[in-house]
Amino acid sequence: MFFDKLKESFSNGINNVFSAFTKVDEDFLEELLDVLIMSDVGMITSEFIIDELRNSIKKKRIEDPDGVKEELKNILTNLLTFENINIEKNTVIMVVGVNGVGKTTTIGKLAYYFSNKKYNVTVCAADTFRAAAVEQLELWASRSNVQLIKKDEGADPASVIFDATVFAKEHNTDILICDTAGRLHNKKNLMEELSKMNRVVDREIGSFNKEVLLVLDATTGQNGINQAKAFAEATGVTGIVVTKLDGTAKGGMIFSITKELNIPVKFIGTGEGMEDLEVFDARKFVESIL
Ligand SMILES: Nc1nc2c(ncn2[C@@H]2O[C@H](COP(=O)(O)OP(=O)(O)OP(=O)(O)O)[C@@H](O)[C@H]2O)c(=O)[nH]1
Ligand SMILES: [Mg+2]
Repeated sequence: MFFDKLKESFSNGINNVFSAFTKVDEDFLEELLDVLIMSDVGMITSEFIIDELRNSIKKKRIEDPDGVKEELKNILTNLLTFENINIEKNTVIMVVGVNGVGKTTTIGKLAYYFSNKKYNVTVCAADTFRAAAVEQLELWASRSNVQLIKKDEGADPASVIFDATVFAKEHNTDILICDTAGRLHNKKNLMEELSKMNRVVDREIGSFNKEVLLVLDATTGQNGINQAKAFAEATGVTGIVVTKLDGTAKGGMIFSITKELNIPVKFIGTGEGMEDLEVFDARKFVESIL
């Protein structure tokens, strides 16, 4: 199973509470709250979940722990459920995030995913910060046999994006995916550079839709919230990709990101390979960790 470790911490913690209590009372809810907080769900969101649970226990007169567990699953699933998270043809995707979270790898996986759907994919190497970044993307592009737009190392990343949008418009591209350099969300000049790239996309996008995917490393925990806020301010964020969900006990932050920022998780990364990307399915995710 992909989420073995996450499942272990989350579901063991919750099951322990369920087996230690025979009666659904305030102590029981307090214990559940503690488990959520310890699983990186965050204070605000954990309290929200427990409040919802308390209300529906009262409203539906649920008395047995099994019923409570089902209700908890429903609340968690609802929290993660958004309408229309699919990315359709005719979209420019900007991929943003802090250093090393898995942006370029995710683009490689996305290129493969959309190519399999017979979409005409172009990728844009707008991480011009170091030569190796372009080579890394080039390798991923060749694996899925998709077009790559690049410039020399050190080129203005906004100008690479410009070239890529021109190319996309002229060559029947269905999906243009732009890589960007990793940057700390609290570095003002780097975030401004990203805003500039975003403006170029807005200006040159033509009839394309725009999607900004923020990549978050599941192991980051609650700091992911701060990252999401800063990137949302710089470029707007329309979807989250949570990577490295294989092999971490953290990941509870998925709940707090969606709750606090109201941004859907659209994909999850479950490994380093080309196929290790899944369209996020809220119900399936909750069922697999509880
Ligand atoms: N286990 C696991 N590793 C991943 C996943 N996604 C990415 N990685 C690994 O994370 C490391 C960093 O990935 P990159 O794609 O280079 O990250 P990046 O965000 O592009 O990094 P910068 O461009 O330097 O900011 C690589 O070793 C990837 O193989 C995932 O879902 N699971
Ligand atoms: Mg990269």
